[in-house]
Amino acid sequence: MKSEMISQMMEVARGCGQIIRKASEERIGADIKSSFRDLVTKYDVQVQNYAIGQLSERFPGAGFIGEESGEYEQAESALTFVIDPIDGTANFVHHYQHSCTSIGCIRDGKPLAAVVYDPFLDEMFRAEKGQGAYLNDRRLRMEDLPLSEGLVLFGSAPYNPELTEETFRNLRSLFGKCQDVRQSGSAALDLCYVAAGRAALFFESILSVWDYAAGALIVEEAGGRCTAFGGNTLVFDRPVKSSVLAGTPASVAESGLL
Ligand code: LIP
Repeated sequence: MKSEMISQMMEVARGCGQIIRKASEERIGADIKSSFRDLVTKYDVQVQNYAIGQLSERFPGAGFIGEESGEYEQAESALTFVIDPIDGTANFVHHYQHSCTSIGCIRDGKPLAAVVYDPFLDEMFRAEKGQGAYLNDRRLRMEDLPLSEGLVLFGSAPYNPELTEETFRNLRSLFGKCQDVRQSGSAALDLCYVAAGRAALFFESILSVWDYAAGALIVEEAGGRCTAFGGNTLVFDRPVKSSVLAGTPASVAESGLL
């Protein structure tokens, strides 16, 4: 049984996905943010404005943290929505159809509800605290696979070249323990793929809160673990950056990143 809150969030995420799908049929120009790899398009801003407009109407007084405009005026509200309008922007720019909208809902500093929508595969991942995780209408229950029985997903921290050495050192070590490695370019979808049992582990040396706020809850509600490297607790209610490690309990334990 879906709550009214998650139903509303799913409707907004699906609307974001329609903008992404339509835009993906056109040539997509991009501007540069922090580096030549850190791209933003007019659609990132358009989707984020749509999401905030819709969520403000449906949840009056809510606060927002969004990738394309830092921290909004944090209304005196119990709810904060953490939004990555297009996670996998580089994929989107290059018509490499693997991007999503990620919306996490935070209350008292902790994830309450989450939706991640991939408009290309029409896959809606969702979770509510204590209510389980779902892919479309299928309940996700993670088998506690060891690394030797699964894939490892990773992000290359492309905006932070100072972390390249660490990333590929960790990758080399994990490659020796798992069936194979994959890089998708969307951390939010990587976290959902772990929750869906498509991979045993995901890691990235640095991500922004909007990349992981929704996926972290989806992993945990599917029976997995999601922390920062070293097992440190993730922060959800401020525009911070953190390493992220997520996977089956067994894979996280043997990852060498705790
Ligand atoms: C991206 C992440 C990806 C990571 C990139 C970037 P964006 O998010 O999903 O995993 O490697 O550094 O953070 O910028 O496309 O929303």
